[in-house]
Amino acid sequence: MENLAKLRQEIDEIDNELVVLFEKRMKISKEVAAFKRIHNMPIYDETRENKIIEKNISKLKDKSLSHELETFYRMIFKISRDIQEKELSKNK
Ligand code: PRE
Repeated sequence: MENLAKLRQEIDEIDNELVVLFEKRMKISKEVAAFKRIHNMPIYDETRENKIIEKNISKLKDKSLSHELETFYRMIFKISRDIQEKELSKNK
């Protein structure tokens, strides 16, 4: 049990970093939305998303996590696109 508490503490510490990075990434995503509106560009960029996934999978030390990292990114992109939609509809 002591070991579980220690492992959970490690997860909590990683989550602290993740929240900061998540907020940072979504803030920039909103800025991208503003740019896209000015330049009349669509929110969804499939090529860019696939490139990000490919690039980051290549950085994995443990390649058995490739599929899961892709799933993680697909979720991040969905959230990011939803935030961009929300941002654009807010400032019409
Ligand atoms: C982002 C979001 C939506 C696009 O489909 C591609 C990438 C992302 O969250 O990384 C950012 C973005 O809008 C872009 O790079 O064009």
